[in-house]
Amino acid sequence: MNLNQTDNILTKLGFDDYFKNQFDEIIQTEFKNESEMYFPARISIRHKNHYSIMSGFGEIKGELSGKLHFKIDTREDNGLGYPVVGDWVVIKKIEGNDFFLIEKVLNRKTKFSRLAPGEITEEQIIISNIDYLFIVSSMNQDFNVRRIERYLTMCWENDIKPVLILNKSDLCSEEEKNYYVSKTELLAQGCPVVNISTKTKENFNLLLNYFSGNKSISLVGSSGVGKSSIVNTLIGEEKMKVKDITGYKDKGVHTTTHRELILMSDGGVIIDTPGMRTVLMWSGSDGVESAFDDIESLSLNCKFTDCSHTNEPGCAIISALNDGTLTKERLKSYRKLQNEIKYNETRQDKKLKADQKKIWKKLTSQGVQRGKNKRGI
Ligand SMILES: Nc1nc2c(ncn2[C@@H]2O[C@H](COP(=O)(O)OP(=O)(O)OP(=O)(O)O)[C@@H](O)[C@H]2O)c(=O)[nH]1
Ligand SMILES: [Mg+2]
Ligand SMILES: [Zn+2]
Repeated sequence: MNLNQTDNILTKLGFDDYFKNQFDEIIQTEFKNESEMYFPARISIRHKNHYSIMSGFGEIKGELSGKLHFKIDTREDNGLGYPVVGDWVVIKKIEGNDFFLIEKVLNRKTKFSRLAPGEITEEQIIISNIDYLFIVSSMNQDFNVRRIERYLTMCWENDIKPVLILNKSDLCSEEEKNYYVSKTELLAQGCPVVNISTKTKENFNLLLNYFSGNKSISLVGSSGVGKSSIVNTLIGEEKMKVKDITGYKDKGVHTTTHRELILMSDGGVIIDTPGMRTVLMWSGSDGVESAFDDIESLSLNCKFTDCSHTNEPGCAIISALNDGTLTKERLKSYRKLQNEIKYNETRQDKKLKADQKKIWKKLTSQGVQRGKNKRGI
């Protein structure tokens, strides 16, 4: 294999100063003596026992070094854990072997996490280092407001910019399209809403713009909304398998079963994901506040600062419900999300509980300050 890496490919993959500085520092401090053996690379697929990796000299395979394994197991890895799709890693060439060893995971710029499935309350990072999240819905009976709210919350929490995508516009009348767009704009609170069709390629030029500057973007949304079709249309080739339209009776079966990072020809990467069955929240009350900013601002006008918005006099939320500015459903999903977060947080260990206290303290002092600002105090 030719190990002459091209900086051009690394740049297109998103290797910017944030990662380059980390890489250089690690080489200088840890691998100085054999620095020519080490390279930066980005995880594209996580397989059961190995990883597919994009490097400056093409697609390669790699596995964790014994040392990194040990560090992760003994938690001496700065809490980074196992590499996930989107991670930048330091790899080492093994003489006479096609495999590379993953020696280090670089600190992440952003992470997209959810609650790990199973008994233990744990954060599970599923994708890292993305700039935008394309939240995909299809404009039909599968359109789900609650899901969109949840994904938005996850974005606010993790400093990822959301773009709300409404797919399958070719199946809609103009009237239906307007209905879905305005409904989504209400949820979006100023974030871009783009209606598209992979059949007519409507508005794909708008989607392509988000990749400029070698940005990393992932797609999320229920199974069947057309995530893989969007990936194929963006890259101009049928790389990802798409659900066969005749497979109607397989409804609920996921066509994409793994996360995969793909390099765009003009730079930037797109990460396809399987449709998530459940989107369980991973802590972070900050995010809920941003996704439901309207409710939070309303509550500042309640007569009592500890108003539970159930039957108190002078409750701004109840009056908004009565005059129709706020829908019962929206308040319900706000409450549900808050309860879910609280429930998960109380299941966490003591250290995390202490963090939670801090967050609440910060939030309440912010809330009080915002209330004061609003009342001109
Ligand atoms: N009419 C129409 N059909 C579309 C459009 N985009 C995708 N589809 C169809 O929708 C079905 C599902 O598309 P996929 O791309 O496999 O959906 P997905 O979101 O990747 O699904 P999972 O991988 O299971 O999460 C396929 O039959 C596509 O041909 C569109 O814009 N218009
Ligand atoms: Mg798919
Ligand atoms: Zn109230």
